[in-house]
Amino acid sequence: MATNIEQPVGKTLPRLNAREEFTGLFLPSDGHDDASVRVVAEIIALGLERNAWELDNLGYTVLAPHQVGAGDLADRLREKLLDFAEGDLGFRPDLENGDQIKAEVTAIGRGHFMPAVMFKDALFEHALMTRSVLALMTYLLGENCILSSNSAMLKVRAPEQLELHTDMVGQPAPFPPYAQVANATWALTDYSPDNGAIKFVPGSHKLARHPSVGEALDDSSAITITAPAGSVIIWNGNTWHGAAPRNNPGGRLSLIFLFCRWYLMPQMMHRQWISEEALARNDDRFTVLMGKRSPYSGLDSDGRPVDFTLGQASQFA
Ligand SMILES: O=C(O)CCC(=O)C(=O)O
Repeated sequence: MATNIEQPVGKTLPRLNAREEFTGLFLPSDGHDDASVRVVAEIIALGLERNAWELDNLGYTVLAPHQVGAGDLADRLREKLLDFAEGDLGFRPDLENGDQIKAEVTAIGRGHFMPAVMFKDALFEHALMTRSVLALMTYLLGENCILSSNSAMLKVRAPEQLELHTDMVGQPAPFPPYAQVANATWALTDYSPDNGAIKFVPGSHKLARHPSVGEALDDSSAITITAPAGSVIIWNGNTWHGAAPRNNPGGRLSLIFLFCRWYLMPQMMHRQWISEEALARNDDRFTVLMGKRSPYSGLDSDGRPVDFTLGQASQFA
């Protein structure tokens, strides 16, 4: 039954009994839904329990090429990106020995950065839709997550290391205990400390904050990744990471997919840029990843009804 309460300004407003007047949508979530069952079942079906455990406990994991299960896709991605680099630079970079690439400064080290490569060739859609990678990304960001950006980086020899940071750009601490953004980077050349590999501070995602300036420069507790070409490195955006300087000649080539939860603004407006042909040749999950099925996509929506539970959803929804 509604009662009245005194307001400071002297007016009275009806006070609603939430449990009587609302359906329960805005009551605290118990964090259980069908999505959590589906997401965990997919991890088990693919034998990725150890990787999921690492994401929970370390904040990152590396899918070995046999776990990625994409055949020769990494080789084809590497050649395609070399084609693009050749178009940009006027020569084909030598990834083994070459030192001819100008070391431009980029946000993630020095080298040649290639944004939005997915719009230039359908091959990158295959990489995006790789089942094992999506299974872990879904574990981190839920079934309705979207692609935030797609790009490639050819990192070259340079003395600087990339200082530790999170990928929670613009988001103040404390971060939620679950991931808001996450990264899946395809290593298309071998990763090792001298090749300028990425490094992580294990467990740092649990701190739920950015590193301070001093912490960003102190990598004494960071682990540098060693992984063969064809691996995919996946991390929770809360995890502190940076990269070793590349000491070797040649280049470290990577394909970078950044994802975010559906309610965040992606770094690239895939939903406006993706072609009808790309949507038609891929399945429904691709449409969701492009941001065409969020309740906020408005005029950019593909017109299909959006099925979202507004409350009570788990972090896997
Ligand atoms: O690829 C790397 O070495 C670092 C990438 C990175 O820091 C990022 O994508 O946020």
